[in-house]
Amino acid sequence: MRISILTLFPEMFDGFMNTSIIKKARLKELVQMEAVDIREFTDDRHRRVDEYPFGGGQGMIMKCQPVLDCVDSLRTENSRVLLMGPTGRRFDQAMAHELVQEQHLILLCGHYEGLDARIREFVDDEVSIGDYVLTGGEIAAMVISDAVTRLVDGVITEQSHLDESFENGLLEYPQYTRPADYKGHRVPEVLLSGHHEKIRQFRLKESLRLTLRVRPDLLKNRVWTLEEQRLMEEVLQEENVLPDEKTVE
Ligand code: 6GU
Repeated sequence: MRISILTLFPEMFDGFMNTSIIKKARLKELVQMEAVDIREFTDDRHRRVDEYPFGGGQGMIMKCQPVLDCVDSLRTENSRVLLMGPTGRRFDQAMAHELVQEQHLILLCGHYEGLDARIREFVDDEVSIGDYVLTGGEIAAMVISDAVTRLVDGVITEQSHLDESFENGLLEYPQYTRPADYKGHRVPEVLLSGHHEKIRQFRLKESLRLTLRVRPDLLKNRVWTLEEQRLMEEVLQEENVLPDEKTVE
């Protein structure tokens, strides 16, 4: 997998690319990642990359020429070009799985007040990471390349994925490590028992409880196993959720 990030601020990616799992994935050559400086592509004598908006108004607008020449210098028939922006399709774990299938992602970071709208005619998709506004697309590009990189085969161990938040439509169960008693706050007894089947059921039940408490929306269109239905009935009793509050039919 190759990820090219097009930006006016390539230095923002130095720490990101050279730390922890992303660094390891690059050193193992499981991903190739580069931050490309859009300004290097400007034809302008003064190296300008933005201009005043036609029709007037606040702020500066990124010009077509440097942005699209930068994209063209990198794009092949196997590239998918994604524009980072708050008006895009919302990124989630399912999209991360979709994007990891691509050979080459080009993540284009907009900045300043905006970019020339014609740039959208040359990209495959616009992607947003959530309902809030960032000063630029760089942090969104880091979020997307991080979420995609960790799904590349060999980057992290396989079992880590299966239990994760969102992978099974639930939030991940809580985990604990030593000591078993921290200032009177005890680890649930079943986790110390070595009883693997009981531990599995406990974790599934706690996943259901956490999801009900903080993300009941994730339970709306769920296809339930019999075991999940039974454990969720127990959770609803324990949490004192009244029948008409059930989001969970
Ligand atoms: Cl991709 N860009 C910007 N500027 N703001 C955002 C975003 C992207 N996603 C959410 N907010």
